[in-house]
Amino acid sequence: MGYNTTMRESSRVVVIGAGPAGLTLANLLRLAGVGCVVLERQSRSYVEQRQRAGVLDYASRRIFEEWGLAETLLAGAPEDHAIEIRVDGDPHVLDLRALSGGRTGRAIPQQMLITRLMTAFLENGGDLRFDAGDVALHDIDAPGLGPGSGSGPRVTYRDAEGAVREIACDYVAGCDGHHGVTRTAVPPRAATTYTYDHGIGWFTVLADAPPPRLPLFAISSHGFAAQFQRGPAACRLYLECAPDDAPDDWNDERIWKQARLRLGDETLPAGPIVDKGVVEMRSFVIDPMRYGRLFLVGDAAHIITPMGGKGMNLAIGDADVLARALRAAVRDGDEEPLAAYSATCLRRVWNQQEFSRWLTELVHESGDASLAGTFRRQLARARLDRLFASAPAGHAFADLLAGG
Ligand code: RFL
Repeated sequence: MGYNTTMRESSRVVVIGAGPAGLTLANLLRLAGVGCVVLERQSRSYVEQRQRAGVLDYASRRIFEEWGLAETLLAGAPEDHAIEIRVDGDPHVLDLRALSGGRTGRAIPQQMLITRLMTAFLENGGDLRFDAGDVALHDIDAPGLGPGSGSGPRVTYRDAEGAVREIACDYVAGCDGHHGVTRTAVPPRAATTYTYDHGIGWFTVLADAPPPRLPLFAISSHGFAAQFQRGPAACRLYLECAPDDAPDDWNDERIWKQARLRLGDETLPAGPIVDKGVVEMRSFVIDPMRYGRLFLVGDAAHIITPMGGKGMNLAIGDADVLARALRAAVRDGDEEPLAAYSATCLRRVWNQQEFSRWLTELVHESGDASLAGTFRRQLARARLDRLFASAPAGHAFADLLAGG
């Protein structure tokens, strides 16, 4: 096998990227009997260790249940049954199980879910190729008459040994995240993009420190803070900061001092910080999420701030819609669900963008008045009171957290 040799093969679907979107899609396609090859730029160990989200919402849990994957993927993952919103040190617990009528999610670190998805796919004979470089798409707007016809899309890449490979396919799933290559294959004239800068930053820390008993949002005049469990002995902290803050602006002493101040807990135990960074609080949506035979899935099509914990869940939701549509196209020759793919996903995407924005305003503006002024601070406090006192407001909140 020499370098620069082009090896040709074919598959129904080429999935680009092995994050939550790509690995969910690959597993569902396998269960649907639709052949696919997954190409991932990074190594297996890199993908398995990338730490990000931590909550699988109810809608995603239902997807895995419906496809018979929940037992394998979610074994031991605790129920996300309540949340604490602490206002100036005063705790308010929202019972999500009661407010949602039992439609709760599961707490599971993203990398654990990824590892399990990967194992499930590979153990069942899935074709997942790591270290795939220079992935490029060709003829994605070709009509596509089936693998081997020579008239459908093609995906080329360089494998771990440096050989160039080409896969002819019927459909390409762009699951390569916000900085991937697939979205750049969509000509600007063919789609509308929406971007929004939320005007704040979140300094985020992953620490080997005792996690809170419940997911915790803390509102105070010092700024917003949140703390979540990431496994039994680790936690993720988010601290509102200036959008142009750099990670080095926050040393360990400042991190724990601000966390204690904002959480209203002088005894908050510290621990070694394993990762820190500034999260850009930006939103992005492309419409439509399709161009020709290319379907964009998850972060490749939209990003949302971590407020509300919906990024990974939207990726899983898109993958479910696409897997069902591809099954209809391949098994029954019915391309209607594929035609509806983008509109079906975007309805949920905009619903969750609105929720995330609403929650962002609520928890930031009710705290530090320098952000939006004292009038808006009072409005945000009124919204908080409503959330704690009114059952319908609590139900609506729990319903949006449940997803779907
Ligand atoms: P991913 O996870 O970015 O995966 C994309 C995959 O594609 C690969 N790739 C390529 N492969 C081949 N060729 C190329 N040219 C490629 N370019 C990229 C990448 O290596 C990668 O393996 O996208 P996906 O699958 O759409 O999943 C999206 C989620 O990962 C993302 O939305 C969430 O992590 C967002 N997010 C959160 N979501 C939640 O639901 N709840 C949370 O609490 C939450 N917290 C977070 C987050 C994201 C964060 N960061 C770092 C952005 C916290 C953080 C700090």
